[in-house]
Amino acid sequence: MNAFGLLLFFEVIHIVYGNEKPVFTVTQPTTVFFDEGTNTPAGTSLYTFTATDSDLTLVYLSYEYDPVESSDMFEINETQTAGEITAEVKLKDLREFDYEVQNAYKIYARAYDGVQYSGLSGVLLNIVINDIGETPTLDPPTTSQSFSAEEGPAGSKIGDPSFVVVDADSAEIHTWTVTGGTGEDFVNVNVLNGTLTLRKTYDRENTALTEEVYVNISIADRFGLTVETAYYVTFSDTNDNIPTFSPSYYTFDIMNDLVYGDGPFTFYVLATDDGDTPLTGTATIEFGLPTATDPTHTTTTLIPPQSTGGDEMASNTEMVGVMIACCFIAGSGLGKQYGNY
Ligand SMILES: *[C@@H]1O[C@H](CO)[C@@H](O)[C@H](O)[C@H]1NC(C)=O
Ligand SMILES: *[C@@H]1O[C@H](CO)[C@@H](O)[C@H](O)[C@H]1NC(C)=O
Ligand SMILES: *[C@@H]1O[C@H](CO)[C@@H](O)[C@H](O)[C@H]1NC(C)=O
Ligand SMILES: [Ca+2]
Ligand SMILES: [Ca+2]
Repeated sequence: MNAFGLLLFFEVIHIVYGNEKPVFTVTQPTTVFFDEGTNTPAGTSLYTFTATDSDLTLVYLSYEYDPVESSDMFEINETQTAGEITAEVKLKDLREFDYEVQNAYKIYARAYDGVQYSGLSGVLLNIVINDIGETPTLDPPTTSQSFSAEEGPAGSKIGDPSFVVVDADSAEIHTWTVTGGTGEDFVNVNVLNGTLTLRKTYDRENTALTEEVYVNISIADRFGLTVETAYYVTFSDTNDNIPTFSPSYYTFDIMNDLVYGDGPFTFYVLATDDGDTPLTGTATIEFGLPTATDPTHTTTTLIPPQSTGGDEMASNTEMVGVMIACCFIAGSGLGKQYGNY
């Protein structure tokens, strides 16, 4: 090393060792928490830190961001005086924290006094975003949905919701509950997906049960935020009862003054029918005198379908008259018949 080189060497040593490094006055890193959304409006001051230099030279700051593109989220307002720089980190205008998009940011910083850096760039500031619940909505917006169902046994499926639950929060689980309504004892709503089933047997022959019921539904997210809707269910009657005769067994007295050809005699048996697709029932009608070969003289007469023309609930207390004409055409010991209905 020549004299010039030696001089340069000592000059470098002098600059480096005669100069104090700038330092941050805060413990690194510092963690701050902010709520997402409008709870932390654009322009909010997030943190202010200071770097000093005991040589009272000007201090400059440089920053890096993680994620890199988040530099666009922040604005840093520096105030510089001899030996000190103060930096205020703010959320930029028109920017908003969204937990679901980015839930943490890191700002790395270094201070520089024109000669030396404060050290390797370390995390100066951790900004952690709190998740704030956002209220679920229904798509399409649905204040009520109507279902048509047949009466049926417990467990029968009534239908599925026609809408989907939309929620800005990630990893949401929604809980469906019935909060009231005329159908709350009879209909069950699947707690996880809103599918509607019968909780109890719904039988329209029970006149206490109305044709239409409703249940109010609340759909809650894990923050307890809810959206409300209602299900209306109209239960139709099904033709599930065969006509019944009362009584189901008929006997007729035979009068001994009848002669061949008397008749026809008509009498009525009574059947209840069920709905607008009539079913067929049978009654047993016994007439004539027992003989050795035909000890009962029982005839089973099929009663033809009887239409009551409509809803079982409207007519099931009404009896349907069935007329059966009988005519005695042969034999001895004929007698008059009297219906006992
Ligand atoms: C920057 O900080 C100074 C000092 O606190 C303040 O007067 C000024 O309004 C700030 N500027 C912005 C854009 O925030
Ligand atoms: C069902 O919801 C409607 C609309 O919100 C309300 O008017 C009604 O009182 C609720 N019924 C019950 C039983 O909660
Ligand atoms: C809801 O869950 C029940 C029980 O797992 C299932 O039977 C039903 O099909 C589901 N509904 C929908 C709409 O996925
Ligand atoms: Ca959220
Ligand atoms: Ca939510």
